Amino acid sequence: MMKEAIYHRPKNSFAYAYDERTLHIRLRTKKNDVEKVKLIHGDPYDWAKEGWQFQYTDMFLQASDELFDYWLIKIIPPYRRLRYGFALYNGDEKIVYAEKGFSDDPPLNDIQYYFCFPFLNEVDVFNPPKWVKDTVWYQIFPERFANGDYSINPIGTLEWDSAQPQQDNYFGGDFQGIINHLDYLVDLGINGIYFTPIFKAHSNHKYDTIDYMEIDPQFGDKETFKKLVNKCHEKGIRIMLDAVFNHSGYYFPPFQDVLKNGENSIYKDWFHIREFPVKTEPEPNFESFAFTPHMPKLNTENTEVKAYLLKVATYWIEEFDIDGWRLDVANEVDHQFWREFRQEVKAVKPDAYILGEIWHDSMPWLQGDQFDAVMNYPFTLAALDYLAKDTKNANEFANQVSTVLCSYPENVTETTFNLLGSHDTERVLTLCNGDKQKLKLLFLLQMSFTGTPCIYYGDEIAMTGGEDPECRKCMKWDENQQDLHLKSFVKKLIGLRKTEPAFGSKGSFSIVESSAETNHLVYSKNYNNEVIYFVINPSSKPKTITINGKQATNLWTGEQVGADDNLLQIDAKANDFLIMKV
Ligand code: ARE
Repeated sequence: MMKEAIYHRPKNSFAYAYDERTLHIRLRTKKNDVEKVKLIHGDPYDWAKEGWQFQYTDMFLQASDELFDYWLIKIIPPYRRLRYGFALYNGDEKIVYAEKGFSDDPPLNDIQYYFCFPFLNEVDVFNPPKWVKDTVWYQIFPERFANGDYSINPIGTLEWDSAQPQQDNYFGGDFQGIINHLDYLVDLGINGIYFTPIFKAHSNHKYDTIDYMEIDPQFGDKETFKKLVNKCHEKGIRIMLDAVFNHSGYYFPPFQDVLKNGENSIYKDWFHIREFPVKTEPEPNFESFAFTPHMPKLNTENTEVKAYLLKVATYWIEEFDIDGWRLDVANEVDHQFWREFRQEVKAVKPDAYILGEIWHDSMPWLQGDQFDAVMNYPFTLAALDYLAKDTKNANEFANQVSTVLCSYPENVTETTFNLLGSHDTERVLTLCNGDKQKLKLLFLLQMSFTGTPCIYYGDEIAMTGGEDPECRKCMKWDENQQDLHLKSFVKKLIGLRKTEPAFGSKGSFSIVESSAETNHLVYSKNYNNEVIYFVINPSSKPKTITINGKQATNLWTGEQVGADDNLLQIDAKANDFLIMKV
């Protein structure tokens, strides 16, 4: 066995409290290098007792990626604490591995040899809001969803959907337009809306905030927003807003004051000014988002800035009862700010959802003291590579999602935010080169994957669009421009997610098989004693799959299949899928 590949550390995705009694412990080994792993474990204080014996409990192979196998055990220590190590077996070979390294046999009286999970304190359990697991989100870019009140159109507003979207044109989307179309969302099965920024700002995307405490007048006023939130809540729809706390807009009054008064400004420490006078040309001489001078980075370590932003965070919850915050450019704001942000937000709404926009490994923000989840772009990019762009085969996809899933604690992945696209990316149908069968397979994967799915407005009716700003076209409300067949397909998937617990976030995900040659993928979702097998066959050839079971129901067609020998043969057509409940 390859010792160099054997890894564990009693932290993060390798050792964590799943709930107030259960520990999950993972071990990583070289792929196909180890046949069996047992956890050697016991109570840290029993250890010294005369005649004390270790316990050995089998771990199971949870997943494999390109290089590694990931072993997992879910264990309930009698006294919420554990000393442990690993016994690894391959043929006649056996080695023991723990904190002090490798040995032939577990030392009986050297407690320091073993890893330690000191005590499972309930307050340390990662505990995202329970309702998120049952939420299907819909992302709305308010300027482009629906124009319901022409009286508040910004100057130069164009006729709806009459031109290509630009960085600086307007079509008059507003809150009243959204209110007018809530039943469209209810009919689709949506029960969560993520709004991109709605506060007073300079641009049409509103990520360059002028006033965090005011609604942008082109969307309406606070009264209309309150009406929107109340109607959504009446219809069982939760609301998540976009917090742009990494930076303000150029016209944010404190920044304007710094431009005017330089070093004498009382706000000079609200930003990261490198030298005075402040300049924006040829490049800003202050920190900003990317290199954009109109987005000066806020100094979130400054107590006044922190107080101001934390007031913003609680104000929109206390006054309008919003249900969550999506945190823009979350990875560039300091961790201490987010820890205090979480304290303040959870104090006013304990089950508020705190979602960070981070496109890369996010474990530092998911320790339970900052975010409840992140936008799962690693899933997005892997799914698009496999089923939209054909740049990754089924095996490579299976490896990628296994790496992602095993990089986090299970109670983190259960509420991760799974998207196929957003206002920052090309639309998924465009990435599929207009192939709607590819899009359907992607929607199936998204809706059945571990986590909470989010539909970017218009993807459900086959809207297309390239990179920002092209991906922000006006929503198509003319049914002749909507693919109603695709919409009913998505609606049916959402329905299954609501009626079949294993289909949604309660089901535990496992890769069953994947093939580079035939490019098919089989995964299962288990919940209690129910198993649903998903077969995705993007290839041009049909594929026969064998699954264990005496009988199964095709949840899509209602067909029943049976087998006396407990081996069900099921046929997946070319470019098609199966959803088989055993
Ligand atoms: C737009 C154009 C730019 C153009 C700029 C000129 O997209 O190409 O240069 O205008 O003004 C907002 C607007 C954008 C605007 C941007 C800058 O919505 O339309 O850009 O402001 O003015 C990274 C960050 C991530 C960020 C994306 C855009 O990590 O946080 O870049 N996303 C958020 C919001 C955006 C918003 C901003 C931030 C700024 O969701 O909508 O943009 O508030 C890789 C990297 C990621 C990178 C990603 C996308 O995957 O790993 O880190 O995200 O690519 O570039």
